[in-house]
Amino acid sequence: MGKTIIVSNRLPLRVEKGSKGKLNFIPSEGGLATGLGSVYKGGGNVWVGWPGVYFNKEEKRRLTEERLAEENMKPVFLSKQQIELYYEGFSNSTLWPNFHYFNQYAIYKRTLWEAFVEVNQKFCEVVLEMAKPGDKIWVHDYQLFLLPGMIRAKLPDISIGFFLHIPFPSHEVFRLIPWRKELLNGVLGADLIGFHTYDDMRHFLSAVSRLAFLSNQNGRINVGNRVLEVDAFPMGIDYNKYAEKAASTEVIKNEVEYRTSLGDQKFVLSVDRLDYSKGIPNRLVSFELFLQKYPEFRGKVSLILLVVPSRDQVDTYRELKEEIDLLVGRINGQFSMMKWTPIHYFYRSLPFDKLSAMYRMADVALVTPMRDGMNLVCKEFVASKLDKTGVLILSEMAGASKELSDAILINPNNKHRMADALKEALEMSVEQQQSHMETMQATIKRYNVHHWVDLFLGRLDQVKAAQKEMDTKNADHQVLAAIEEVYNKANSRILFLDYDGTLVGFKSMPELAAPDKKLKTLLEKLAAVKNNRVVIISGRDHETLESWFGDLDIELIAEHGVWMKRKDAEWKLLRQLNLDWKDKIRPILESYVDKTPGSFIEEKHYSIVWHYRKVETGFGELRAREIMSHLKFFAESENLIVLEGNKVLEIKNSEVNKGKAAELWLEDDEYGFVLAVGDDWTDEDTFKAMPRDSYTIKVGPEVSDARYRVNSYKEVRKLLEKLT
Ligand code: ADQ
Repeated sequence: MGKTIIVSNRLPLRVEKGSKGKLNFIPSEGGLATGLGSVYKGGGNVWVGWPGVYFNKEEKRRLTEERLAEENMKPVFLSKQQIELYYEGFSNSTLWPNFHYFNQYAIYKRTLWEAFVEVNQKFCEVVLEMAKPGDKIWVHDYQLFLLPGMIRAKLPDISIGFFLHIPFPSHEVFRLIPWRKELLNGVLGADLIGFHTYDDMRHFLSAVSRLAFLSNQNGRINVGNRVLEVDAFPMGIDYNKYAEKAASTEVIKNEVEYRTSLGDQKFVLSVDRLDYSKGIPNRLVSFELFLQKYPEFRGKVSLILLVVPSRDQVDTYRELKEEIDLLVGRINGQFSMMKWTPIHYFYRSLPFDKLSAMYRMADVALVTPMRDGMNLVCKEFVASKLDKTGVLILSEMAGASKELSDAILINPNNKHRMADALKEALEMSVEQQQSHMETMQATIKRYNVHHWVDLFLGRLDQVKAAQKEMDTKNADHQVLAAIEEVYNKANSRILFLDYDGTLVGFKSMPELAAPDKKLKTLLEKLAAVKNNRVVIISGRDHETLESWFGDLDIELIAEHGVWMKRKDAEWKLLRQLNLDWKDKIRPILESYVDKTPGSFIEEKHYSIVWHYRKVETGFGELRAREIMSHLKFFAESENLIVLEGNKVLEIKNSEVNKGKAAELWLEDDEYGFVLAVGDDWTDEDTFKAMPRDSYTIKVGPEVSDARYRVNSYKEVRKLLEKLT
């Protein structure tokens, strides 16, 4: 078992420079640090990241050798300029606003991008100092989007996971970034890519398909000959830590203290980092509206507004801070009374026992981000409510809303609704509060952060194991040598070769895929070898195959086995098939062509094909599914099957398939060497029909019954070249 390397922008600690050059360490209490504690603190594992302060040479040495090594941490030292351009710049002024749908704040600047590449490279170098084949690397968040690809380039077989903590936007928004392709290619270096929600995952997959032109099957993407997986892993909190803290005597003491000084009233709590994505101004305006609309609550309810200073070097953040200051001033100025202040505003970070007391005390948590990857504050609030009273008002735009449907869900742009939700929450009966809270607690308890870590790392192992299994099938030099040996010894041989995707690449129109000169020469030579039978076994119609290969001394099976042509013989029909069904299917498919620009019908003698290679990505797949379900019962009753190929649907008689046709050839002789090569699932029938010791080769990475696999038609040609 190798070690695990966690990589994130920041190390899970804060370093403070004391007097006389003393360096003090304050471990991070953050959710990620707690969740991954059990991982990086163990054995030879390690956490790589920026320590958060700038150091001189001597400090760097001491820090690395003396302190951090003990804590299983490895620093990546960054200069002030790097932090400005890579962190405050590209990460927080390009990616963050774009990914949170705040495009008006996004800056697209080449210098920032270059620094981003440079720092990701620097992280890569530090990781490579330690990483060995067999290790597991888990990269966190948008600041290190390029890192998986950079590591992969140096260590092709290593296991890499990537988790995005913020939302992934619709591809319409993501594509605004000038370096969108480089970003995607970077992250696609991972074996497992995790998001908080299914929607983020969906957006990512659509960006990958439209911008990197890679399709997926249930979140599985083939990059070269590597299969990676994409999935949703909603992150949780350390539930017990929050529940236990809320029960501690110091927290109860804090609460009593707050209540005594604030007097007998109800509390609405708001807790976030200073960030425009958190929707703090909207929240304040809604609270103001609430006091205007429902004056009966004045003097009885206060808002406690906790804002943690964050990124205040950046202009937009400074402006946001000013806006909040003004709003709080305006509302307090307007509504304050001698013994009551509407908003208690704290612009600072609170220690855990004070924050916990706030969660305990609050009657309502008002969590209303404009956009949030997950949002842990709402989960922390729920875990802290030991008597199960309290109400959560939660934005639909937070990832957490997908799990916490028992909260009062609001749209943060609807300020009137937020004001009304506050009234509803403050008037909710205790029984109702408890019933909702109980459901939410059960969810958060079960899907806690430890569960999240186990789930992600476990899945990464599975993905890697699946890749290994596929690797064993790769037709490497040894396999190819064995094929050659058996081939040379055999005195009678047969080779079944599919055409499209197997001997040539795919073209936008089926008629453009005519064989090139090289291929024809290759087939000719192959057929000329003594005791060889070369059979092209294709779904194409027999006229096309005849026009392409009629002049060669090879044999042809067309339309999946309806038509066949043996050596020195004429084309022969398998047998007369009933074709009445075609008149019923044609108008149905025509109606789909009418509503799907770019699609078209190809009619063969014994089948009808609907092509959608040129249809808008995603739309074609949607229509294909519609046609499948439309034809489901009809196909059954007419004894037809609907075959899904590469961007095509083919409807044909179910009694015909490539395997049955190939069997007729196998009956002719006892062959000492049998080879079958194909790329799509109509070729699976051929593979299944082959005798046990034949060589069956699948072109492409999908699951197959074939014994071996190669990556592309080019490799097939190379193999055939050898056999001539
Ligand atoms: P953040 O944007 O930081 O995280 P969030 O998930 O809510 O947002 O976490 C904030 C953390 O800061 C909480 O643990 C909270 O307790 C703490 N905090 C907030 N105010 C505080 C205060 N005044 N004093 C002390 N502590 C305070 C990013 C994404 C989120 C995603 C997380 C985790 O933006 O969407 O949920 O990562 O993946």
